[in-house]
Amino acid sequence: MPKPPPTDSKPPLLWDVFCRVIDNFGDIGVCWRLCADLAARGHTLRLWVDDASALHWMAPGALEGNWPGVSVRAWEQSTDSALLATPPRADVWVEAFGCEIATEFVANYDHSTRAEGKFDPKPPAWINLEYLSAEGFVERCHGLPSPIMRGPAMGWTKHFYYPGFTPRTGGLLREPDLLQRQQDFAQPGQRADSLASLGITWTGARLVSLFCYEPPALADLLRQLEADAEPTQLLVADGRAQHAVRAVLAERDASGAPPLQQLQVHFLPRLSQRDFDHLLWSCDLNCVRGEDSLVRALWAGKPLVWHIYPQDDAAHVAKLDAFLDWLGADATLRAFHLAWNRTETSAQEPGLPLMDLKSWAQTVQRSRQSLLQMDDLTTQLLQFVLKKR
Ligand code: TRH
Repeated sequence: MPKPPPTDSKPPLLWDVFCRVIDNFGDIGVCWRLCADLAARGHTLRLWVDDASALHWMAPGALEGNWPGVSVRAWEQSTDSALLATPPRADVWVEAFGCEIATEFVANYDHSTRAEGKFDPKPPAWINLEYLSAEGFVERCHGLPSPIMRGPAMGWTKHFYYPGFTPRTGGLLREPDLLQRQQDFAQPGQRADSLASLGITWTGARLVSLFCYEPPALADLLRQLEADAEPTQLLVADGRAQHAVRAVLAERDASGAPPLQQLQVHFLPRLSQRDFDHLLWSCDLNCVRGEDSLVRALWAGKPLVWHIYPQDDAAHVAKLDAFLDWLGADATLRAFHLAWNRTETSAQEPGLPLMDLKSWAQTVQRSRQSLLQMDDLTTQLLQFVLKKR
């Protein structure tokens, strides 16, 4: 049995969440999801972000202020002392993925408390929200304090908060209504209707979603799907995945290969986070990337393949390994991941092994069950923050 959704008898808090978008959509995706989840639990959020453009499609209405409890603010406003004089001070600051809160913003907290005659203000709970990983250091570092030694917040303490897959970590984002939404989606006709709303007529074929960077093994995957006796409809996410697939198909055409028969390719528009969930729940295999879509694919409980975000120092290799260990990936799933995540193809390296979706489904479902025994990230973060204040 999954843990019941939390009942929040705690006082609602005011949160400042800070996000700088490096590239892609993971940073803003996670920050938005956290804000929306906290707001749905009665809290008030200010999301300070340097590039909010992805919210247009990820969370329609967010930028227009139509999302109760969350207001999206431009990052520059967090450095503007005149503007900062007005808003009330928050109870919690969340600094996502090592982005640093502007000194002006920090200094303003101190000034405004002095102006109010409070010379010993209770500082906000200051959380440094880290990237998701299954590596061993996560359990060791989760919750560690980081005293601030200089600047306007000298003497205060930030705390590292590590999301993770095991009980000694900060958990994963999982909205309280997620399981109910999934159950509702499992009703007859929902899958076909949801696909139809994207302009896709589902033929009853196997459905595969594709959200990836540019894996060199992509041509191999398309070949494998085309060669299979079972027909496939491949649903390709907008952006880099689509460019990569178009390039492979163009090369195939140029080589004079016959038209695809078993494989039908559909190019998707950008979906809201909610519709992206529906896509993952609809498919028989989800190829995801980054971290947030990986978590959503775990909740979807379908076979999944992860294209990890590649790092220059190859730090992603150990990270992928740790994830596969935690997942309990069998030999085919592991070999598939290694081939899918290779950064170059070479004649010496083995190509993609054949997929074994039945066995991969069992693996993902087992892991999903173990995750459902843990409190979700937002519930844990709330408990953590209340202890630190
Ligand atoms: O976009 P990403 O590759 O983000 C990455 C990673 O987070 C990586 O760790 C980080 O360092 C790098 O960015 C800078 O993958 P991710 O994390 O899955 O984020 C995608 C978000 O976009 C996720 O919230 C789901 C959402 N999404 C939609 O809402 N609709 C869509 O149509 C698609 C394709 C994605």
